[in-house]
Amino acid sequence: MTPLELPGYAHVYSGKVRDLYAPLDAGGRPREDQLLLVASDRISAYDHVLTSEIPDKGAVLTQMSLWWFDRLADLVPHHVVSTDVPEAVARRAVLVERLDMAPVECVARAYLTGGGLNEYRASGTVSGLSLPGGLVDGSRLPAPIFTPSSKAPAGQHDEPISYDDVVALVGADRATVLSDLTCRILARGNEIAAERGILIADTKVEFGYRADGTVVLADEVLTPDSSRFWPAAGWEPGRAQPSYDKQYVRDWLTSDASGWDKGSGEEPPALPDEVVERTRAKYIEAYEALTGQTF
Ligand code: Q0Z
Repeated sequence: MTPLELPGYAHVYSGKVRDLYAPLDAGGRPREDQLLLVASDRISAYDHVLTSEIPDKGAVLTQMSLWWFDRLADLVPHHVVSTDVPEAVARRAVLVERLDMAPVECVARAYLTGGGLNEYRASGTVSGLSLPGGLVDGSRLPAPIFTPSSKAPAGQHDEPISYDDVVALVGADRATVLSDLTCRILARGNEIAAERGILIADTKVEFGYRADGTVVLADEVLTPDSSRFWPAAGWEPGRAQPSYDKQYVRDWLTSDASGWDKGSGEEPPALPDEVVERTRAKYIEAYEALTGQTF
């Protein structure tokens, strides 16, 4: 993956599906106070970045994040400075305040699945918190819970950490704020999304600090890439829930038609056009259902 050349910006870093640039000042030096966050059309599945892109995915997710930032602004300030970005990344990039990032992935869960479900089955707890008995895959939790993870180096997986680990990393006062904000963001997200046919099972958010210590919501928020979106209509606790956005991709990759074995270590094949188009339609459907606006 070769990152885009953007005149006036220096490439800083690329994640699986997003790229980070620093704007250059009048002297051609990278500014230290801002970053350009670019969402690509890349898509990942089963721990691989696929060779096929989903047209407009980056723009849909960026516009969805911006929409949520507005709806969360009474809870926490956000990092967006401007959406005036180079034409080459129009609608899929934002200029943001550069913050001192909290060294922790802030995860909250409203429904039980994935790693949280595994811990619950083993111990009746999630992130060390005791939960009621009788919960199954997809059960709604009484209220969102904070289940932080470590920020793993590139290419590695985030690992669950305890609340005490968060306290050791950021201090007790900041840990309380991160936990409360993360749970309130997910609760607000679900209040809004449920009316529009979408459940948000869990989400990962990132916070940073201004020089004066103010906590700021950063990165992307409540998108299908940072959260598990489920169609509310098909929600049925007791089985794995279909993914709102990636189900066509997963179903095709694990079908005989793909000829791919996810345990093989091989790179997955390119997606058929029909899978690309259906997946693109799901991202746009999620944006339009949530916001009530045409993409
Ligand atoms: C976000 C990331 C990537 C996009 C650093 N406001 C901020 N201040 C300082 N750092 C960040 C932010 Cl958002 C920051 N990331 C994650 C990686 C593309 C976002 F390649 N890393």
